[in-house]
Amino acid sequence: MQARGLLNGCALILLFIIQTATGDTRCIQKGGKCQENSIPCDNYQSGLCNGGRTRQCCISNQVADKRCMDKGGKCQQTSVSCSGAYRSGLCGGSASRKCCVPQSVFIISILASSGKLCTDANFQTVGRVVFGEARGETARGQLAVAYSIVNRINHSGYPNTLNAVVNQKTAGGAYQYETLGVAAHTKAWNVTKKGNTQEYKNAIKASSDALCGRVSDPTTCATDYCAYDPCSATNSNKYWTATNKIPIGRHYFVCRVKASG
Ligand SMILES: *[C@@H]1O[C@H](CO)[C@@H](O)[C@H](O)[C@H]1NC(C)=O
Ligand SMILES: CC(=O)N[C@H]1CO[C@H](CO)[C@@H](O)[C@@H]1O
Repeated sequence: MQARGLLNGCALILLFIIQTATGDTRCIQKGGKCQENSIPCDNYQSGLCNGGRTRQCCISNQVADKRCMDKGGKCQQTSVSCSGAYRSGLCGGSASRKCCVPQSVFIISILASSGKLCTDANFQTVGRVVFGEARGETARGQLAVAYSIVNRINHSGYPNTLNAVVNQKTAGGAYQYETLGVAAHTKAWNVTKKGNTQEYKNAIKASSDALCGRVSDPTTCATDYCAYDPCSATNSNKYWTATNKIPIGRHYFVCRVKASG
C-alpha cells in the first residue's frame, strides 16, 4: 500500500515536469523563453508557456525578425520608404513595424517558384539589350543592366511582362532601350551571335544570371540607369522618387519608389 502510494506521487511529479516541459516547448521552438511578463522584453506571446497567466513567452525582435530576414527583407517602421514591398506578420514589435522586401528579392522568389523568366528565348531578348547598351562593361556592370530590365517587370511603373518591358516605347515612339532602334546594332548582335564571340557569351551570361536569379542584384532594385549624372532617367520627378543611386562601371543606377503626395 505504502509503496504504491509513493509510486503514484512520483508519477504525478513526473507528469507535472513533462507537462511543464511540453508547454514551454512551443515557446522554445519559436526561439523564445518562458518568463514572468513583468520582465522587460520586445514581444510577449501568450499561450506558449505552462504556468500562470503572467508566465509568457518572451521573443526578442532579433529572433522575431528572422522570418523577415529569411525572405531577404529587413524589419523597419513603415514610415521609412521601402524600395520593394512591405509584408506583414514577419517582424516583431508593433504592428507598424513590417518587413521591407526589396523588389529584386520578389523577382528571385518568383523565379524560384515559376522559373518562367529563365528561358533561352529570354536570354536572347535581354542579351541583345545588354550587348547593345553595356558590352564594354565589366561582368557586374552588365549584370546590373540585365537586372534593371528584370526589375521593371515587377515594378508598378512599367509593363509586367519581359517582352513588353523590352519593347516599351517612349511617348515619342522611340524604344526605351535605344540600341533596339539602331539597325547597325541589330546587325552587330547578329554577327557576334553567329560568331559565338566572348562579347556574346558575356551578354548571355549576365542576362541568364539575372533572369534565373543565379547571382544577386548588385543594384538591389534598380529599374533605370544613365551614363551620366544628373540625368532625367535617374532623377526624381513628380511621380517617382529615385533612390539607392549607385555607380557601377560607366552607369549610374537608381531604384524608383512612388513619390508621395
Ligand atoms: C538579324 O537577324 C535577324 C534574325 O536572324 C533577322 O531577322 C534580321 O534581319 C537581322 N538584322 C540585321 C540588321 O542583320
Ligand atoms: C508591382 C508588382 O507587380 N508587384 C508584385 C511583385 O511581386 C510580388 C510577389 O509575387 C507581388 O506580390 C507584387 O504584387
